[in-house]
Amino acid sequence: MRRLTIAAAAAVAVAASAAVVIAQPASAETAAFTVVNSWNSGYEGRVTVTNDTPSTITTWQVRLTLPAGTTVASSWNTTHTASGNTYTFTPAAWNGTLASGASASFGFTANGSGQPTGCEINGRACGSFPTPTPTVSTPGSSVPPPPTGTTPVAINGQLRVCGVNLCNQYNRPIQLRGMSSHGLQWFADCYNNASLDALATDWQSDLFRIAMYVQEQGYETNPSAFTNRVNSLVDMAQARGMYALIDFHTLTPGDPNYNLDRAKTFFAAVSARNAAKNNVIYEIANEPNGVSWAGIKSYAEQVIPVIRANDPDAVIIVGTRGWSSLGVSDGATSAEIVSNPVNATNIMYTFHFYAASHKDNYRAEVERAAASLPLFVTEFGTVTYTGDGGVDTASSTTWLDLLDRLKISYANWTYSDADEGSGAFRPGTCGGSTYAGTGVLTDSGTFMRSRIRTPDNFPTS
Ligand code: IDC
Repeated sequence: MRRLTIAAAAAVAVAASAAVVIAQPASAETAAFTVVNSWNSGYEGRVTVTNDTPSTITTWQVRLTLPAGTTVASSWNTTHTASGNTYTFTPAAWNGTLASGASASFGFTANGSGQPTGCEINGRACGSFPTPTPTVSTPGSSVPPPPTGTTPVAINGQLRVCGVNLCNQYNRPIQLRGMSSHGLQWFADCYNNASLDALATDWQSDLFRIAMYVQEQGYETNPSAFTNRVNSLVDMAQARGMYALIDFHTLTPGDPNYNLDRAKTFFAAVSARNAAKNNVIYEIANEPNGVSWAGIKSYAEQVIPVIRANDPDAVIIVGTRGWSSLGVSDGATSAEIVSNPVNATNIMYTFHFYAASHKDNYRAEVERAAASLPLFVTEFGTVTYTGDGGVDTASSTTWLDLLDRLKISYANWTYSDADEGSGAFRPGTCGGSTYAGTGVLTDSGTFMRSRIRTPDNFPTS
């Protein structure tokens, strides 16, 4: 990570025509530019604007010039316009007004590796803007070629977190919609070629979550067998162009640190085995409960480096307090995460809900949190939090409309024939060979299949 500082209006400004030296303000606005994350074809930049004047300002404007071959692909907490290689960033609705001493940040993703060569804030040259490291730009090489396949993975490629979104290989925000398995230890016969074919082609699912319980007759009873099973399901998802979410399904006990050594062993193995794939996402703790955010953060900061050592560019998702409710089910809020985030890049935070149990106050928190945290709904149900009961169609629809609007990815509990309201298939389906169509589905399965089948329209440039 490189940090460059721009002291706007710190230098002497010269009027071009008469070489008159204009008196400088004693103080001014400043902007600091940081590369937060970078990859082969681009980087994520962040600019922090600080009001160093003695009075409140009500708006600001930052202008960055990028070298030829580098372009801004997307931005957040700001609106941008382009004129040639120069990009003008203006505030979003909420971050234009800055009291004296206050700061606001915005971010962008760039295609290409060239860092800004010029900067202005509020119309004044950023006098001390540093000379950037020269970059060699090969025309056309910084942007991936158009996809050659039509599956979600063929189109979107390696994912990364950009700002609060999940972005595809073109650095454009996307939403993945898919299904979660039930416990692999209980529903082994539900995950086979026919059922995954149906998920990929009939359901048009982008994503398959592999729920590997750790306790409850899961991983701890036979680590190598469960690790092999997860790996083979990753391969089956890959063969069908779906993303695979590897879920370390901790539930009871709720403190993930109880399973820290198991997590390190498991994630070392699956990340080494799957490092070269571009369809794997890691979910390191399903639903922490009865544990503080500090405890979860400490766990995450020990497990993430194990994955990164093998698979540096994969997206990793961190569970949150109160059964991954962002703390709400524990009487807390996402503010504890915002003020004390996990010290890692390219990560997201988990939110779970059960539509018949969790309603407006949870939705309000998700909307609030989504402005500053990258969120992924790795599990939700259309029913109550017990996993059973009838589908709450109204609440489920409101939830999914919200997630669609915010481009938050999701996986539904469960792609199984469990005899409970959340199971998508009628009991007994997994004993047969037919998974496609609606004839085998429950109310929840019918509802979810129609939401997931809605075309994705992933951006490809
Ligand atoms: C439930 C299953 C149920 C099983 C129970 C205990 O649906 O068949 O008996 O777990 O293992 C979660 C958990 C998820 C739960 C689900 C529904 O992540 O494991 O599955 N749920 O209760 N969080 C909230 C709800």
